[in-house]
Amino acid sequence: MILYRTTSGLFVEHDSQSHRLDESSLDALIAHEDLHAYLSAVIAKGHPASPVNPADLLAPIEHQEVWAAGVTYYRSRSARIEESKDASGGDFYDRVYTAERPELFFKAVAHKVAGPHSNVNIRKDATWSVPEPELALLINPRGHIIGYTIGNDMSSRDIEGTNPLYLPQAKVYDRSCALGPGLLIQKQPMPSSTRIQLEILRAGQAEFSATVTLADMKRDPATLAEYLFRDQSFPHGCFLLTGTGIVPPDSFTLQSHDEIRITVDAIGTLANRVA
Ligand code: DO4
Ligand code: MG
Repeated sequence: MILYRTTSGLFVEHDSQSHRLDESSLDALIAHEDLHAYLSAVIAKGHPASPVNPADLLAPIEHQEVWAAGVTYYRSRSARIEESKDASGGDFYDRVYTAERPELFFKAVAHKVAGPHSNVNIRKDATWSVPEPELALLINPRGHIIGYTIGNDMSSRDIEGTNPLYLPQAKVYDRSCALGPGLLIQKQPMPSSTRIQLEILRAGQAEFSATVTLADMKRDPATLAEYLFRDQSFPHGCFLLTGTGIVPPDSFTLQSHDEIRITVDAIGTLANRVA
């Protein structure tokens, strides 16, 4: 079942039928004792509404913080070692890839997040920008993973590559994060065969595409969530992006008007244009 936040309220979609929720607060749903059971009951009542219009979709976030994990795939480790070699930063990425403690960093709050079919930004002072297509965990205030969505961890590679201490500037700026299109609510983990696909279109033509599966992720999502909740509380729950396994070649940088399409099995496609 997929939970959508739209301009006309919250909807749950199941078996191609959508059902409007009486509840209007996503925060309340995320804090629910058993969201899956609550939504199952709404679906069982069987009062289907009109299908959700993709143009009405909003980012599926209210008061949740968005955090991100880094260097959880070998491809991310290698690309970052390369981009930071002049700053002698490579060793840090190799060490975090093999360390027990993962890299976790703050990414966004709701006002910095782009929803489906809206614009993401590249920094005006960056020269090398890429999208990072990532599986995002939805975690409730009690630290349990209750769902999944698609995340785009937009990144300025030249800024991070100059000095790894510039990571917050390379990663955190207005509309540097996109989430959506909806929240897949399920208790069981995503299968390791789940594909994450990135397509970048320029003037309607494919400029870059690649696919990775969760089998390539070095970290267990539950362990990432456990580290995030160590000595930190999230009264409204939070999102945790789980890192990228796709990095375009070094010759590639995003341009204004590029369309970024990220597809994850069982969740859907998150499409955004670069402002
Ligand atoms: O270490 C820097 C950030 C890594 C990251 O965002 C990723 O691997 O997805
Ligand atoms: Mg990332």
